[in-house]
Amino acid sequence: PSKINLKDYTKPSFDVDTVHLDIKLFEDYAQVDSTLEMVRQTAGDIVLFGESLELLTITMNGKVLTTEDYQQEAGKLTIYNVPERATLDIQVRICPQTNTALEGLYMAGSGDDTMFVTQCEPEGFRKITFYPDRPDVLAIFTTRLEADKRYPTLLANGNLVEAGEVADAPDRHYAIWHDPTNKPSYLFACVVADLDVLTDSYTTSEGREVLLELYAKSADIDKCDVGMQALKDAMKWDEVNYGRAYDLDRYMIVAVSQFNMGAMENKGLNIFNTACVLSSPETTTDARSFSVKAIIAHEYFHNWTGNRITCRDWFQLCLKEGFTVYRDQSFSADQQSSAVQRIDDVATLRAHQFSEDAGPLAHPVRPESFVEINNFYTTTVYEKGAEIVRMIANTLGPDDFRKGTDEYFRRYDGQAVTVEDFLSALSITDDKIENFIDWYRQPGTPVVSGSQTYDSTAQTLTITLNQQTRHVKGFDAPKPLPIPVATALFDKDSGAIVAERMLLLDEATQTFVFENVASEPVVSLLRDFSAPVQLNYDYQDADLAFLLKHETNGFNRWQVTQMLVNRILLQGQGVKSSPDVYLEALAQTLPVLSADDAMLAARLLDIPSAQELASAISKDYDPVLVKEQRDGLYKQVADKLKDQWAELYNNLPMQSYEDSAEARGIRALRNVVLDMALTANVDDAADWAKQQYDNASCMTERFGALKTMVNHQLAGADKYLADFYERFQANDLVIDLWFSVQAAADDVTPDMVKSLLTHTDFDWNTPNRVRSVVSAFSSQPTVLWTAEGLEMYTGVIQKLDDANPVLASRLLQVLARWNTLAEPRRQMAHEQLVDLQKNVSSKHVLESLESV
Ligand code: HT7
Ligand code: ZN
Repeated sequence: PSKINLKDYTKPSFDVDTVHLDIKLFEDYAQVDSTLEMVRQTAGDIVLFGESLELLTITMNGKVLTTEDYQQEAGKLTIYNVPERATLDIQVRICPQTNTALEGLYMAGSGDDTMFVTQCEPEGFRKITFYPDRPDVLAIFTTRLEADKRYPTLLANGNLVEAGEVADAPDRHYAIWHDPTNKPSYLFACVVADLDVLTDSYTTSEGREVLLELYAKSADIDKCDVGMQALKDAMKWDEVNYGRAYDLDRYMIVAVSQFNMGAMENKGLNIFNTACVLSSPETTTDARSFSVKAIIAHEYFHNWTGNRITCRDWFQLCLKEGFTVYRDQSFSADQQSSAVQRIDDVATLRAHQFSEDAGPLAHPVRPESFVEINNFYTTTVYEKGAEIVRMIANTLGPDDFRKGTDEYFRRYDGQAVTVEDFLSALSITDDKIENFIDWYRQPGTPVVSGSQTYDSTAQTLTITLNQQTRHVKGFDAPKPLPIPVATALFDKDSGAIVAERMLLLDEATQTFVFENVASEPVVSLLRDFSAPVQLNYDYQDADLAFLLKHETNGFNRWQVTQMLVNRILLQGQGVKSSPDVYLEALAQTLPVLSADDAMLAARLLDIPSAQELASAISKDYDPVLVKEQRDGLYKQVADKLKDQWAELYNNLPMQSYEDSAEARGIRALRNVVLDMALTANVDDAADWAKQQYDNASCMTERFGALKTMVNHQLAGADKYLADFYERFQANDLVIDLWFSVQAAADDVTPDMVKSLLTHTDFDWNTPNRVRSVVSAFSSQPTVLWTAEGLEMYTGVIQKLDDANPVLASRLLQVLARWNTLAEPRRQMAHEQLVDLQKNVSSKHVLESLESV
């Protein structure tokens, strides 16, 4: 498949002023008629993109075009000899009923329970009609939808201008929507369905009264309150923190059960995976419910960062995604403990993005070439992209960052722009910000190493830092990047901070001198994870134990525990530590912390999973060894605190459900303590689990207990699994949990997974269900990286390759680290991937296999 390169970008020859779409849905096909008013910008032909379309007619300025006037090849339709202005009328036929790729217009559901929805980002609009489907072509859309009346809900972007019966067709009706904002085609959306709606309103800071609507199936409408509240919170937050108010009279969200990703920010008509919008205490865990709020906020924030200011081309995807993730992380940090938010964000970054950067699929935050843009919705673009914005925000400080973002919105509103434009607006108070461009260009995670010397006579502390980034094949040799290193010096006697500074490491090696330091301090570096780097510093274990006690915020304390765990399990910086210091420090910290901040206590106990630890291993990775060592340390922690678990558990009694940060913290810690107690073979712990399940007030308690019972293979776990299934049979999202707890179980085998894949409730056409088994299974590396595990996993990819290549390729990313495995697994994985390569044809999957 051919590559598209950033350096080849050229402006479109024609702009589109207005688009009229008329979409008529019938039993087994849809007809799409479009009228495009096009205006020449530069010399050249009109280039329209189109895939899986049956072209019926095309006319230009009233004249029917023939193959003399245009050429159609490989997803493109080129029209020659076009005057300055052209009105194109195009009629196509499409088949949403057989569209299993879930891109473009597709039918979701089955039997009597179906609906039609769209997913156009990044290049789905070209599966609806021929169009200059690229983000730098902005137009005003008017959409007419016509369908059978058994689909009463007809929605599209913007405002409803008309609705009524279709003449001569008593079973059919229509609606016309007009979107007054200029938008690229990837933000187009429509929904044709039978849904209930939860309605609310919000008055913006500019005095606009906005109608808020959340559409879901009638059985799910009682699970929409959390999402609605989150939407109102996000609207307010964006006004307060960025001065951004909503700009239309209506904001709609639709819940869809078949969706490739989490949600989509279509202008005024967000479409959400049900898993990312529905929430109720009985059916949704706290963690999921929290992420529902974050995703609602993320999509809402796109209205300014993505929709009003969009990307010039898909290479600039991080422009909207990195900034929007940074914004949703900041929003979430304001909704709960900011330390816990940062812990979760950094844990995700380390587990997924660092390993992506270390493997064969490493790419810059702004890639320079791709075969299939769908493959670049990655944790590097999203999460590392957000870290770059965070570094810039911290470097500028809140006031100058706000000046910079105000300038960005002022300068580029209504335009399709680049990362350079973004940096140039943010530089209005400090032109050094433009140096951050290299973070967007260079792949690989920098490793920052350092050491210190103390001169007691001069009373100076000198810290020497250096940075190194691996040279990723196919890219220029890495350059030093600007790395902000937040640093504090702690007095060893009092534990107080004696100096605090943001060090900017922007050369390969640099020294930083602190004056007037009365005695040798303990240095805390990279506080709040001030840059997305790996840190190696010449700490003694005792320094880390000291910091665990004295660091002033929860994130930094957690970071210290992570360093200790790394030194125990992974020989961080070549040092192999004994677990004693870590265990002692935890034993001292935990009792106090669990009473003060239960959520943080839960995070401190959370030893990274084997999968997460493995992400730091770049060669000779032995999954069995890593798991043994990780489980060994987990057991040591459990045993060390064995006498405390009963008291801790009893001090966290189950109460009636409450959605407060404190109550969520208690539930999280209780689940961790329960698992620890079972690991330490505490008498009665099995009974606690059963009672917790039976008396649960919410899904966090019930599922926490079930998961623990399954993972510890408790007698009776099967009975509880069966009970869970019976109770929640009618709720797809809960049945997803039921599948996932089995597929991710500690004792899972490929045969068990195969039997889940043939269960009557398994459905290959529902990505949530596929992920609930396949992604859950991939969290067990000791089973995944076996001949049988891989055969099963690659079989799944092969099966999905044609039907849903976006999903297939995303699932395949997990296998990207095959080349870091120790032999003989490496060879075995390689053979399976070579076999897979011979049996797939989508460019999505083939591109992901390029390094094999
Ligand atoms: N901007 C959205 C990306 C998205 C997407 C991409 C590819 C295939 C399907 C998709 N659904 C949504 C989501 C977001 O980042 O907000
Ligand atoms: Zn996004």
